[in-house]
Amino acid sequence: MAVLNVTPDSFSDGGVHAGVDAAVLAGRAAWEAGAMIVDVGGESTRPGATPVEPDEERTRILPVIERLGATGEGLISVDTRHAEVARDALAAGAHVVNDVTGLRDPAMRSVCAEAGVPAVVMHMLGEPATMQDDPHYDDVVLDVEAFLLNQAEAALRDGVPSLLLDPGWGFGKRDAHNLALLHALPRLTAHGHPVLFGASRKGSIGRFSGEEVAAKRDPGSIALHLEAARRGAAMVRVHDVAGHAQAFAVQDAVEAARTDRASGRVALQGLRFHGRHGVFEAETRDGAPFVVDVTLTFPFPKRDDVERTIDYGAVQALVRSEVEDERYDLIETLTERIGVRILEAFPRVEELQVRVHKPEAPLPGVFDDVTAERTWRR
Ligand code: HH2
Repeated sequence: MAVLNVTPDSFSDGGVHAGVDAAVLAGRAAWEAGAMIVDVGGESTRPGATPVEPDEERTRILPVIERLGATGEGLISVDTRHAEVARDALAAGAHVVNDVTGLRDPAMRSVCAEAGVPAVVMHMLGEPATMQDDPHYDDVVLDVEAFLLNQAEAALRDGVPSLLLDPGWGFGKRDAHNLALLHALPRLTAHGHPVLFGASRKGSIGRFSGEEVAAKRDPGSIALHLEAARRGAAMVRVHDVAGHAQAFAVQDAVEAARTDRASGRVALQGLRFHGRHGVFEAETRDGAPFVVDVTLTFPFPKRDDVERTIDYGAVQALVRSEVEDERYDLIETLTERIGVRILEAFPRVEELQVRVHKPEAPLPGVFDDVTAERTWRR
């Protein structure tokens, strides 16, 4: 989600897109650079911001939304807390409502429900003018989660078709609160609604890094957003679309490679055969039961296709031929031979464990089992 503020006073891009032409160009460039949604806002909600009247907000954003919508090049969300502004923005071509007040106003829920559009439910403690004065929570994660779920329930009940939840980085939160919510994203994502996360260029990045100029905080924003995505955020709200697109492409490549190598284990346990291994003549003559356990570690196939994996039937056949067709004095040798043959036959095996049981070994006295075991890694 690309930030497109058509405001004179936004904390990082205020005044940058003055004029409809400049804003439309910036929105189209954001789609081109990889944004799925361009989020058009006409009121700054930075800490201490002065509220903007709905009429003024409309004057700022509607021409931009109309022109962007007419291109048909991508999705548009409207970043507003005023139901009447949201309604007009949707009529002008917006597809999603992004409400930093979390759809607290029932009229906002009705507007989204009537238009049949998804909405972003964001958490904010208090009002922008004073929210950073002294924010307090009993438990920030539980409090924010409860608010978001409560609002989501109200919105769904009122007919809003679908929602994104946003913990609201920097909206009435200290740095420790923001970070606790970042760490808690796996919990917030578990409720079935995609989570949006927006830390782009915000003040805490300045405090973490010492960078005082908001427009120079894109590297820190990318770092936080990669962490958010790793914890399950479905979407991030950013100023620097191209930079984020590059970072996410690299993260995708890294993840894809990890999946390639992600190995699993298949175990064959208690394979029973009749063998003639042992140093005594009676053992060779009469034979005895041998039980074999094999554990194979290898990269699991990406497709449901036996040709692309290790066929455990073939492993069993190989073990059977070593136990029944060969004869060794020692179960250590038998164990070793089974392992070597599996490694030769199945190059995909990364790690192998073979255990041979000889439960009727010729021992006096009472015992459960005699085993030999070996592990190979390559
Ligand atoms: N942050 C801002 C505005 N809208 N919406 C959502 N869902 N999540 C956010 O984190 C969020 C938001 C504040 O950032 P910005 O738009 O860059 O600045 P300003 O409010 O000064 O225009």
